[in-house]
Amino acid sequence: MNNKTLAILKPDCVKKNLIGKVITLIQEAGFKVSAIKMIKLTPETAKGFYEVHTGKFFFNDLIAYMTSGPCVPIALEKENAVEDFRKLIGATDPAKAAEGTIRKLYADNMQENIVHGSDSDENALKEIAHFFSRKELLEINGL
Ligand code: IDP
Ligand code: MG
Repeated sequence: MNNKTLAILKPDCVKKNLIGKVITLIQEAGFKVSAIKMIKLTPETAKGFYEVHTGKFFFNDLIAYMTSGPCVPIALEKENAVEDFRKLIGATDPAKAAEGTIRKLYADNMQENIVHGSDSDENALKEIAHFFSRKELLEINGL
């Protein structure tokens, strides 16, 4: 089992001034922040990150949304990180998300849903590598 996952505080989270509140919920749920940065995705990097959704009806809107402003990728650590983080954020559609989840609390709609969470251990490692280089992670954590 992996103990790592990737979160992204999406552009709507940053615009709504919710970075602090969302990170507080993440940390209170027992996740350790191992790396964090603020970046603005380019269409190319957004398309690469969401490659699996290429061709879907929402793909172009998703890329426009994800490149509409800065976002905050965060590498997180916790036992059972992937599954526990998906539980913490709730369903993709906030209308269907469980009470108390981050998307239920803060998301406006199925597209602008505040936060990304990796969906498997394999993808978690790929997604962390998408935003944080090995060298950078070594420098940050001194390991
Ligand atoms: P996830 O973020 O819960 O893993 P995915 O199905 O991987 O959901 O979709 C990636 C992102 O694409 C969603 O978080 C959301 O921003 C957007 N998205 C997914 N499905 C729809 C849809 O039906 N309409 C609009 N946007 C969508
Ligand atoms: Mg997904």
